[in-house]
Amino acid sequence: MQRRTLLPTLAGLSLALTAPWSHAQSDTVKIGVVVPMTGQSASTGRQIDAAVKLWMAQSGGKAGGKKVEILLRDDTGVADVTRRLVQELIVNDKVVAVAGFGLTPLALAAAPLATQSKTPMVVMAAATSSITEASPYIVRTSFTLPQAAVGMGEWAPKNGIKKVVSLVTDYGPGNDAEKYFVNQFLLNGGQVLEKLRTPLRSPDFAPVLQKVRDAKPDALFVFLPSGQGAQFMKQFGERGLDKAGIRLIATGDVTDDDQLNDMGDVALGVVTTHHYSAAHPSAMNKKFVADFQAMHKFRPNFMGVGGYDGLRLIFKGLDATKGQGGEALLNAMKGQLFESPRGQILIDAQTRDIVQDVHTRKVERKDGQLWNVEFDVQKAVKDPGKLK
Ligand code: VNL
Repeated sequence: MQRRTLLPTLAGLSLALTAPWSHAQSDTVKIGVVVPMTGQSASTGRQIDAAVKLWMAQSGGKAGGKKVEILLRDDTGVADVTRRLVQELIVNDKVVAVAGFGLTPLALAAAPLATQSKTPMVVMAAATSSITEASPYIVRTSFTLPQAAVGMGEWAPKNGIKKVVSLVTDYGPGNDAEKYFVNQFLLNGGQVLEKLRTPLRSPDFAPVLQKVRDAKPDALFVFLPSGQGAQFMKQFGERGLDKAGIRLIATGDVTDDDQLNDMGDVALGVVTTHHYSAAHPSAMNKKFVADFQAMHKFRPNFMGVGGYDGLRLIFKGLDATKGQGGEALLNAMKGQLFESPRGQILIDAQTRDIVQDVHTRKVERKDGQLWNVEFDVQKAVKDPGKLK
């Protein structure tokens, strides 16, 4: 508490002391990247950090004629820590932008600081629809759960799935996934037997999986945040739900490329809808995956791509403003359109949210590895959460 209230005062003081005689414009700009590098969501931080390092190497680390310095900070997945780190980055380090944000509560904790200080904030991971409305300084390069889940509400009833149970993590993105999947599924004549929830922290899937078995749906629809998929899949198999003929359908967060290869046969045939697969067959993605794996020895997932595109977006913005931050940088990022490893993406200038293709994919084994193989696409999907 005390530290938080002291910071702005100290920073104001140091600004007042240094400003008069620091004439020379700095030839370096700093970008703060705040992600969970430890704790339950560490894989998200590891992915984003790896992607940032790849982009820095490929771009030569220069934007708008200036050298870019990345300040990576580990918020451990705790909102109070995110808030403190973002404040320090803005006030003490004078970053031109803050980026990262591995979970919705962490992004929401930082949003007021972006607004107060007029610092652009690039959300590379968190995916609750409403996040972009928490500050006019937020732009997003990840995705939204309504964007990912609606397609499954279309696909499932047309592919022999009439009765489902849904299971989501009990917080923002889970609410969004459940609502948008269920509404679309009902609209297409499906029946929802039960809506189940698991907690964000240390979930135990055994009791809910037993409920699913008893309800005997055609399929179980699931959203879990990145990092929980492997454990869930293991228990799904151990409890014999696949053997009982219950199909698994999900957003691509569950068959996350970070863990997919270790999930084993139980994952085969799982159909998901999502905006990124490491198996996306474009030339750009093939190069991205090869370069990423060469540098880091693991496969990029959708968090890695959100980080890669997010940093690229900031670089393109800085190129346009010649290194200036604030409102100018924010405006330069709005409306950007470019090819990403996932396909074409647009930062909608009105909503500051991402518009992108959403693919329907099936887990298949190819050359001894598991992949989310894309077989259908909805083009240029805007966040349905904002089409009110
Ligand atoms: C969120 C959404 C986090 C989807 C995720 O993984 C995810 C979030 C950490 O908004 O908290 O896959």
